[in-house]
Amino acid sequence: MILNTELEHKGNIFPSKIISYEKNLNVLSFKTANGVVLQVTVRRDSVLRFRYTTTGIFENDFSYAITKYASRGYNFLEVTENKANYIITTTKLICHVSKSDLRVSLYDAKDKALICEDELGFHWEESYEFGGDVVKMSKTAQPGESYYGLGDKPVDNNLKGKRFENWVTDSYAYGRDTDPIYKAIPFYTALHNKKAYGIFFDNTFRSFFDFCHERRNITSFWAHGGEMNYYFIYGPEMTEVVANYTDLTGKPHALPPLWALGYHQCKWSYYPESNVKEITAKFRELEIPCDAIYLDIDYMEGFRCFTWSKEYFPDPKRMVKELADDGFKTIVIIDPGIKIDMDYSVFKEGLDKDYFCKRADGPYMKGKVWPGECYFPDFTNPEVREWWSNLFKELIEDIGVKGVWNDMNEPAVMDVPGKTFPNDVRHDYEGNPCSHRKAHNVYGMQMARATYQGLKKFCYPKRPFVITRAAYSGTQRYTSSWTGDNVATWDHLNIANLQAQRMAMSGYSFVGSDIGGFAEQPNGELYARWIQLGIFHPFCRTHSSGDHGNQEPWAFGDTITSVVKKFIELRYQLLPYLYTAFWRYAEEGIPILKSLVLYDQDDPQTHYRNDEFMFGEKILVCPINGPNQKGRRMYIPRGLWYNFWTDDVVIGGQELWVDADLDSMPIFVKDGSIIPKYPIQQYVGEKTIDELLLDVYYKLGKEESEVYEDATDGYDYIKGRYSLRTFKLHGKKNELIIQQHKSGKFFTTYKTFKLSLHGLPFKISKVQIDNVEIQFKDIKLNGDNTLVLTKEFTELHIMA
Ligand code: MIG
Repeated sequence: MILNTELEHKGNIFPSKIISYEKNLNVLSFKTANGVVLQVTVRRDSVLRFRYTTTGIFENDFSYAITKYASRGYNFLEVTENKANYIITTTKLICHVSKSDLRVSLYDAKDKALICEDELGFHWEESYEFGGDVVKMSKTAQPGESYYGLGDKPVDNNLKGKRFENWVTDSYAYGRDTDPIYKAIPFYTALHNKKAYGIFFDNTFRSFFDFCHERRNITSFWAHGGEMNYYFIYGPEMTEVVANYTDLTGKPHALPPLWALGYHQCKWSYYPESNVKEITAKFRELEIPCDAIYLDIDYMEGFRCFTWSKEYFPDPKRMVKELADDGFKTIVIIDPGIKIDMDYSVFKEGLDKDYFCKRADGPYMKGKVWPGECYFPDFTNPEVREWWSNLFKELIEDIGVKGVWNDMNEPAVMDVPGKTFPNDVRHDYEGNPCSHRKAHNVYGMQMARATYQGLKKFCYPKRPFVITRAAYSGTQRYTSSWTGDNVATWDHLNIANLQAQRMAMSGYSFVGSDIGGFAEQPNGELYARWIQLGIFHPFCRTHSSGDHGNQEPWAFGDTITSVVKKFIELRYQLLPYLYTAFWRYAEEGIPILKSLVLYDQDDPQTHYRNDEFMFGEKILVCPINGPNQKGRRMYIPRGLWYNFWTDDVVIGGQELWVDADLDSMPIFVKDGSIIPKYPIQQYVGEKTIDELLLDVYYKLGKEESEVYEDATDGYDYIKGRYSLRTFKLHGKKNELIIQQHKSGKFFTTYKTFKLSLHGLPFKISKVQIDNVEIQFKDIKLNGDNTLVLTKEFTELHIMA
């Protein structure tokens, strides 16, 4: 594609030599003899934006991806020139722009190492049929370079050698290597010579990325329209690149309510009401924790959004209340297709207000989905989003539904080529009218955004919870997401693992898969192993198409039920740990899951690893991903790690066999960690937390851990009503010191910590709290393992 031209007319066109240069604060413009302008915007010392026009005129500068909250500002900026180049220097980067052909090279400002350079650089083909250009960029791959990211691609972590397309697509029963699928996140991170940088190609047209596939040493990206418009983000740490990309495209606007991090149960479909009640009752009877129950499309009247089937759910408000009394939040599905039906108020209103998408020549965009023939709101129009958000009033405020699940928002259309709208459909695009070619990839995002606005409004003062299937970069600001219609096979367990890791390194941490597989049915073993993986995904939900049998924790016999219960219980114990990781993500853009390469990029062993990942900052996880396994080999990253089940210490930097029968899985804790735990609850808030358990893993040396808590819902935390505890652990031969620093105005309900000491290498003979020696009975010292002490301590000394 980069080499061959797509269009028959003029072939590839290239910028010629620079004839003028202009600097306007942090915006630098370079104009060529043939009318191309490159605009370089210095957003931060490590973030440069490159934008090209082939006509000398830029489009209106609008992006759905970039958040207005993105950090801006740099410490240093200087532009100089030599014979061949203009040279832009910040504290982090040096950027050369070639005077003869506009090609760009980027260097590390500190050690002058080459990070990234244009090969052909920017070039284009004129698009005769649609106007504008097919815009293209090619870069030289650096020796040993690896590539990561790109959203939900169901492939191995390292993207090298592959080509991808970004075009949001409903992909029932997709498989390994299916491309494209539901999401378009045109952002990747590249790593070579221990340095990482990212490229975010903010172009919503159908776009492509080629990582040394077409030519061995070349990476390229291009789009079927719009501008060549990309952000270059320098690390050199991969986590910094991801955090900076997340800063640019947005962190979640609010923390999820804590219950949303609990376990969710779903199926297509639970109905009628008695069936829903049977399911929820069974959870409580078996004491398997669960916070949310889902209603799929059959709850509606003829699949009309915002209606309820009178037959199956005669009194939704009462039912939702009864479920809530039992700790279950009700979550309902909402699709974009609005049934053509003059007696249906949502349709009537949408029609009267002219809110539905139209074809180029005027007719409505008519498409068949579940309700039959439908029209579709143009969610790229802010007025339509406002209307849509208000449709949730009854569902949320009156009936008491706590979350909404947006499906089919690619948008999916049945029985048509391409499974979506035709290209000519018109969209408002925030007052920048365009065709579906440009709006397609953001349609689902804008629907999810409108839904989020509605929930935010009508849940207030509680926090909203929304899930979306389709997404473009930036959707993470509004909603969580799931990976769509996977299949109940072992390889899909691997794919779910890869997708969750990949989404996390694409700025989108709040994701999970349909546990057990959506299509077909898992056997008990596969289901149990998938639950083991799923409890380590930020969004944790079992879902299935339901037509191949049941997929509840108890559907596979007692042995499986007890394994599943054990792991869901573990999820609930780890809630404060997960919540802390979520807070870190929402605060700083640090991904909740980290592939090993993000964890330790300097160790080349991590560059091609797929299965192992970090859950939060301290816990290493690796799913068992095949049948009849009694364990597996896995790579343990460098450092010392405690086996979660046995407390055995292993030395990292090597591949090891780890035992893991069906009721276990490989989990390791980094030495020096302090892991907070809550008691097992059947749902969040069932119990008042009257003691925080801290699992302390001894380390010879220092390590920091933190625990974030707040009211678990509501917005008071934004006003400072949160509790952040930082623990500094310092282990010596004969002593373990823990310092605590507390910030925030929230008072946790518990008064004490129960410390559980792991791997302590000495017998305790003395304990001091804030310099005062403490009687063993006052801290309930039990052997050398556990002790109970006030949460108010500043410095704890445990001595031999
Ligand atoms: O065409 O609402 O991915 O989770 O259960 C299928 C029915 C439509 C696809 C979703 C799936 C959901 C199903 N939906």
